[in-house]
Order: sequence, then C-alpha cells, then structure tokens
Amino acid sequence: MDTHRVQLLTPGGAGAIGVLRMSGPRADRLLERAFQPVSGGALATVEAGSVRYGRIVAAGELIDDVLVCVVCREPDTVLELTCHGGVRVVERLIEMLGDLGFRFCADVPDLWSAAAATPVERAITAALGRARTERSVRFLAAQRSRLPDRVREALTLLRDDPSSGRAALEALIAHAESARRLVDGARVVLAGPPNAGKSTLFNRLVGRGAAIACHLAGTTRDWVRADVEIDGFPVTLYDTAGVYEEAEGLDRAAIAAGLSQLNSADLVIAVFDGGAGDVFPQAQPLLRHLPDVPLVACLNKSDQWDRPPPPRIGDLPAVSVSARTGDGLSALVAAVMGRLLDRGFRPDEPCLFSPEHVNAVRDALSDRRISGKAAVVLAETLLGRVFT
Ligand SMILES: Nc1nc2c(ncn2[C@@H]2O[C@H](COP(=O)(O)OP(=O)(O)OP(=O)(O)O)[C@@H](O)[C@H]2O)c(=O)[nH]1
Ligand SMILES: [Mg+2]
Repeated sequence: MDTHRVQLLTPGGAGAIGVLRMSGPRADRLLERAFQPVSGGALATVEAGSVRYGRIVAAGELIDDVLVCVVCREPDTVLELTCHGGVRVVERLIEMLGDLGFRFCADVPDLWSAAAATPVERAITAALGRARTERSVRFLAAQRSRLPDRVREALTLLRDDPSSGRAALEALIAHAESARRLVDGARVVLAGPPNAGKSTLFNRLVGRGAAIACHLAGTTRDWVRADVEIDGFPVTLYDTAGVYEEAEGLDRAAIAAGLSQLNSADLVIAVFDGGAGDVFPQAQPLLRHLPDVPLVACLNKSDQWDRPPPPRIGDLPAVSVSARTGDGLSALVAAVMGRLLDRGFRPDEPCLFSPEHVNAVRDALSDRRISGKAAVVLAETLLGRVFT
C-alpha cells in the first residue's frame, strides 16, 4: 500500500542536516515504533506545529538524534524529521522508514502541496536544509513551531485592530538581520596592517593552518576563505592582505582584492600589533578604506607586551588577544557575537528571516496610504500575497 510516503527535502550530503517529510493517515503511529522522545509524550498526542527531540532506534541500533515536527494532521498527518545531513545517515533512516511502511518517493513539490505549506513554512524548511550549525537548526525548529501562527495572528490583528497589527508585524521584523545571519551565516573579514597577525588569528579561529602565516610582512596576497562555527554561529571567515599606503604593483592589487571583501562584510575584525608602539597611526590606512560596516578592533600579540597598550584605538574600544597562545580569544568571540546579534534578539521568539518576507512587511508598513480602512486592505493584500 502506498498510503504512507517519505520524501527527502534536502540535497544529499550538502548540508549539516537532512529533512525527511512523512505523510499518511497514521504517519505518527508508524514513526513511533522507532522514535524514542527524550521528553514529552507520544507523537500521536503532540499538537500540530510542535516539535519533539528524541532518538531513532531500530532493532536496538541507535541511528540518529532527531527533531520531529508534527506539521499538520489535516487533511493528512504530515511529519518532518530533521536529522544529521550525512549521506549514510539519511540513507539508513530512509531504509528504516521503509521497514516501518513508508514508501520513498522522489517528487518533492507534490508533498509541499499535501502539507498545504505557506511560504513562511517553506522558507523555514528550505533554510533547515542548508543550516550549518546546531544553533541555526535550533532557531529554525523554534520558528517552525511558532512563526507561522504568529504571522497569521498578526494578519488577523491588522484587520481588526490596525495599530496592534502594525506593532505585531514590527515585532516580527525587529531582529530580522540577526536572524538572517544566524540562518545563512555571517561574512566576517580579518583586515589590518601587514604582519599584525591576521593569518595567525584566522588559523586559530578556523582551528587549522588554512592560511600561511610568516614573520615576513606581505605574506598574504590572495584572500583566503573558510567556513567556521564561532560560538555555534555559522561564519564565513576571510583573511586578507595587509593594508599599507605605499604598496605598489602586485601588493596594491592584493590589497584592493582584500578591501573589496569589506563592502559585503557583516563584520570586520581589524587586527593590529598591540606591541608596535602607538597603534593609531598604523590603523589609519585601513580606517581610511573602511566602508560603513560594524567593526571589532583587536590588539594582537599580547604575549609579547611588557606594558599593555591603551585598550582603545582613537575612540574605538579594542580587545586584547594573542593569536599565538589563544589568550583573550573568548573576549574577542564575545565582542564578535555582540555585533552579529542584536541585544534584544531571542532565538526562541518568532522572527522573520527571509529577505523576501522581511521586505514585504517593510513595504507594507511604510506605504504612505496606510491610514484608516484603506491601510488595512492594502496591508492585507500585500502581505496575503506573500504569507498565505
Ligand atoms: N608573539 C606573537 N607573534 C604573533 C602573534 N600572532 C602572529 N604572530 C607572528 O607575527 C608574524 C606575522 O603573522 P601573520 O599571521 O603572518 O601576520 P599577517 O597579519 O597575516 O601578515 P600579512 O599577511 O603579511 O599581512 C608571524 O611571525 C607570526 O608568528 C601573536 O599573538 N604573538
Ligand atoms: Mg597574512
């Protein structure tokens, strides 16, 4: 019988996690034979929209730690199982689900409609498929259970009580940038004068010798990139050539290539040699080229200092580190997180993160015609097109 189906919503082996979608009248009861919840009751008693964390165990073998979301129970029971993304793990789960009575089928779009997923739900599931860290997955799992309802509530409120509806929509986009970074990762660029220790710091943050570090100034030419996890946060980290004014020829080209990365950065970590006398003059060539992006300044080589330099560069507060020994790294990570995530951002609170949705809400809220009844109609039409 083909009444119970499983589909793989994520590309094989491309993300840190995999998402399997199961549907059928007794999908929850079938999965229960292999799912051991760590907390909470049986899947059949779980409210639609809720998530359970637990283990998949088959014939005494632990296959994976997973999140199971009961997406809906009408017109069919639909479950989403979020597992680790390795090819073998996903294959093993599909095989196990086959033993339980789920037929594997490859046509994904059909399932989207079966679950009547809204664009918001689709955005969350798609993001789960490319999430790189557990922290991102946890954020998305929380959104999966709360965001669609909160969007629906805000739209209803907008019709009945426009000013409360506006406030509810504003709350949904208040921390959208933080959420986007947590979902899709942040671009963080290391920049500064030659020989300041950028490549050494890059290697320490990456956890391996990905960039060449050397006592000779001008070692880094082409910028180097690595995907890393910093405090559970997905980051694409760039190491760039040292910036100085008198550079010519190849050196100048290398500096220009590195500086071009700054324009699209979410954050720049400016690295200086804290032991090389007054830091302010050595900071000038970089500061002159710095676009308007958040900055964390760092005074490196603290293991060499006889006397600590002032913890500022001009007006800019700076964190002391030793890329060589790792001293001060946790303070640097805290400063980085403080710039990548807004102070008020709560990962378990509903928050829109997809730029398309955030822009639709911004457009609706900023439309000049928003006042009185016309506003309600306009906002509802605009938002309805995107969210329902
Ligand atoms: N004592 C000490 N030396 C360091 C530290 N960080 C880097 N160095 C040394 O400083 C020199 C330059 O380090 P790099 O990491 O290559 O510096 P860079 O900023 O990438 O240099 P360019 O690529 O030339 O711009 C090397 O000899 C490193 O071993 C540190 O924290 N303490
Ligand atoms: Mg370098």
